[in-house]
Amino acid sequence: MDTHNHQSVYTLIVGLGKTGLSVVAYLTALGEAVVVVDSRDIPPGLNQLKNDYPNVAVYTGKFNTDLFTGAHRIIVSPGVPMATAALQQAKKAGIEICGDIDLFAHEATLPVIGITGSNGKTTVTTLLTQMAIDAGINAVAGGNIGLPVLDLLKKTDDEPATELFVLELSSFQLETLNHLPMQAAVVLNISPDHLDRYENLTAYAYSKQVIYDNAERWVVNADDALAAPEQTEDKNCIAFTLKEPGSGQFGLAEKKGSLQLCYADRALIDVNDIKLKGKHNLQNALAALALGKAMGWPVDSMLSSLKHFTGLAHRTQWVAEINGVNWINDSKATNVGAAIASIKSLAGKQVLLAGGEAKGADFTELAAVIVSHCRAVILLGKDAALIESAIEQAMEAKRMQPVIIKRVVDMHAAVIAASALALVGDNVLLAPACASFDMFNSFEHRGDVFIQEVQQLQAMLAGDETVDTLVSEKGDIG
Ligand code: UMA
Ligand code: ADP
Repeated sequence: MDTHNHQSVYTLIVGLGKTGLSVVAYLTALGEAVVVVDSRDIPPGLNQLKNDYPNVAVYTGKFNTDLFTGAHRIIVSPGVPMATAALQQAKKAGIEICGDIDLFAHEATLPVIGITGSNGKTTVTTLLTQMAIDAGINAVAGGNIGLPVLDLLKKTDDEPATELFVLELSSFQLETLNHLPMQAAVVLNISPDHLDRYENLTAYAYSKQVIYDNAERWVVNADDALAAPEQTEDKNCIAFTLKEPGSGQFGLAEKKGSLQLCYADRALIDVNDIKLKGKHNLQNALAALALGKAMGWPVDSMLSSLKHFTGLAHRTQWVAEINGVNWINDSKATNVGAAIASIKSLAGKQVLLAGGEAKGADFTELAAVIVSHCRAVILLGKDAALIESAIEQAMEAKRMQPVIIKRVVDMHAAVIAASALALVGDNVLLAPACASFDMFNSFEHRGDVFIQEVQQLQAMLAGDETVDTLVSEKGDIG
């Protein structure tokens, strides 16, 4: 590989996904020399880079450390671990390393709200952005939600001027962040995730808590010791809780015979008037209200936004009812905490579809919930065996009625198997507790394939075909 063709002073962009491309666009527009590296032979953004930036040098395949130590600074994509040997060499050599959020921080002069946590980030980011818009503030959402932050800075003259950035930030993005002043910030909750990248849960939780470092107002989960910062005295804090709220807190309380979202002892809205379902979504609603309150937005306007918010695709998304069984897509339940919240949020028994890339997860807690809530579990993907053995151990320990476990090869077989096992009144729930990358391009792709299979099943059953016919025609159940 010839590494001597590019200019001697260059910024190295590590990773050629959405983030890498947004950094190339941003820095080349400023006239900076950039070099791009990606350890995959054919990374997702390669064609676009070659078409749009034919003069930018790009090196794919195994990282060449010389390119890292020869850079004047390095912008690293969130998916690339800081523990990567070439990055560590560069760090040792004293080269500045940061992420796209830092570049954004240098440029953005408008107010920023930061949202992190293990689960609920996208829901809260979307709901809060809607609350801002409904309150007359031109807010835009970006970050881990799927739109790189630097792309938020692009505006044509005929678009209305942005007034507020609402950023969903992952632990990976916060890890490389040096300084981003925020008007308000929240760590929604902490439950195990990405333990293939962090030494332990505390290290993971700490990587998220740095969001508070430069925030004027802290929105704090009073129920979650790992999410809440240790020192909150002298801080401008608003807390939320799923319990009865204290003074200055948002929470839940029985009032007038029904459960209400409250601010201190004031009832705000009946939970039955909210379209988002499940306790986890009440937590998200309370967190959004607390953030809006921290920003000084009118409460009535926020409650109206909340009332009209129907939730997002791939998150406990109802797909169909077939012969008395509800089919639900929660493909975004990519970790144990999310899958547990999802299973618990549904009434009745579940037939659970789970499995994929485990990211170092421990499935003991999930298995205990499965044993008490699920009729059957259909497992697919790379780490199916880990979930299966955790369920077997939980069944032995609890001596409960056995949960039926089936291993399948693909989503088609999973849907057929679930259809054969679900009884009237059950839910078939896709909540994989794992990432999707072993079998699908993304969690959206996995959810879309599930929906297609369910719709196909529905059409075939309506056409009077039996599940047995489907199985023999289209593949095994495994
Ligand atoms: N790469 C390497 N070497 C590595 C690892 C990755 O070269 O060791 C390359 C890959 O080959 C690929 C590129 O890096 O070409 C991808 O970079 P990336 O993984 O950072 O992905 P992006 O497309 O830039 O998307 C990232 C976030 N992805 C991750 O954090 C994994 C997106 O969050 C985010 O929406 C986007 O930036 C815009 O900010 C996704 C995500 O899965 C949704 N986030 C995790 C989560 O929510 O749990 C944290
Ligand atoms: P994130 O962006 O953090 O992944 P999402 O809002 O996309 O969060 O929700 C992803 C999944 O996480 C949901 O489908 C649901 O299963 C679960 N979930 C959402 N909010 C919460 C919460 N507050 N606590 C626990 N699980 C949650």
